[in-house]
Amino acid sequence: MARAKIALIGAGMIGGTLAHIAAREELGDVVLFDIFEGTAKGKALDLAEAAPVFGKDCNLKGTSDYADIAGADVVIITAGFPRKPGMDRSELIGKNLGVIKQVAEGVKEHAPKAFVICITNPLDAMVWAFQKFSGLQPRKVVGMAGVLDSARFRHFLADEFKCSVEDVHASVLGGHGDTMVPLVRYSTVAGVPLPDLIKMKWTTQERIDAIVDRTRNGGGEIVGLLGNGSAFYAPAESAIEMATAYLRDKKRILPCAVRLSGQIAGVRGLYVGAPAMIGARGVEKVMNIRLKADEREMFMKSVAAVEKIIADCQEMEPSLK
Ligand code: A3D
Repeated sequence: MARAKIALIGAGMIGGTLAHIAAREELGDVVLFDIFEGTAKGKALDLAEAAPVFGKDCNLKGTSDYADIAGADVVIITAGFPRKPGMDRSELIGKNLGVIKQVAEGVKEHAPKAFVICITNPLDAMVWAFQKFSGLQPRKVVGMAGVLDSARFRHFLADEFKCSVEDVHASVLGGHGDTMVPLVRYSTVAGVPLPDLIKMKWTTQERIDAIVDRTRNGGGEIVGLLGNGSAFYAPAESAIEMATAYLRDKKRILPCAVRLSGQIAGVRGLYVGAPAMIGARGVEKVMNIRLKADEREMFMKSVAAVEKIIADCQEMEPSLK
């Protein structure tokens, strides 16, 4: 059987890391696309020269010609600009909406059957705009944010309980931003929900509240530390987990930005983070979890934040109305 083809649009920090992981995992052949052809070609060649050392077979190509992504099975989009310290993700719309429009045209023409994972920020609005611009089926277009946000939550919880990250499961809903909703009662250590761990005196409500807050601001914490750019290792690992679920038809249930059609709090037509089953058909199911009143209130606040960014996009680009 032919190898899968993975097109990475954007060969910056996340794009380069994605290429590295995809090659090491032998997920498929990799095409790195960037407006800066030299960056794409240089990273592809550097990785191709590393492959004999790590002993994996994978063709790597750098390009700035969309024709080279023809027939890609998976497309992962990181093209655009990251945040600078002190910046909110929504401030990136001006630069990144035009980039997403170009990418959508390229993908629609050359890889319309691909499973597309968008990472470019502001995430929920950019993946929504990509789907609108490209007209690809919504079940084949998702955004990566929830896997990353819940990985941050898991890391902080494992650190709190001094236990293995493998035993911590965490759930995050809503838009990718400071209004995201880490779901405490659905987050567990070895199957035991956090509220029970508080009762067992393994931790306190105050400490969990602080962890939730740190999770919400996890992206900004890294932006502040790096001083120039945003997180890239954890975002790349997270997108690879989603791509693997699709390519290997794993039916993983992962928190992804998906286009809702009423499954959660009756929200329709918007891309927002929700637990979704990813398999060979793309998004195969969205879990229709019932929210308690306070969770619903937080979720709707997050939805309103996404709607506001979408309204700004529509103002800038009337074809999105
Ligand atoms: P960076 O290292 O700057 O890479 C972006 C790449 O996109 C650069 O190489 C650019 O040359 C390229 N590019 C710019 N315009 C175009 C275009 N029109 N066509 C093709 N390529 C283009 O950024 P990064 O890799 O660190 O981050 C990429 C994006 O991911 C940013 O928007 C970040 O804000 C976002 N991001 C999202 C998350 C989420 O969890 C959703 C996390 C971290 C970063």
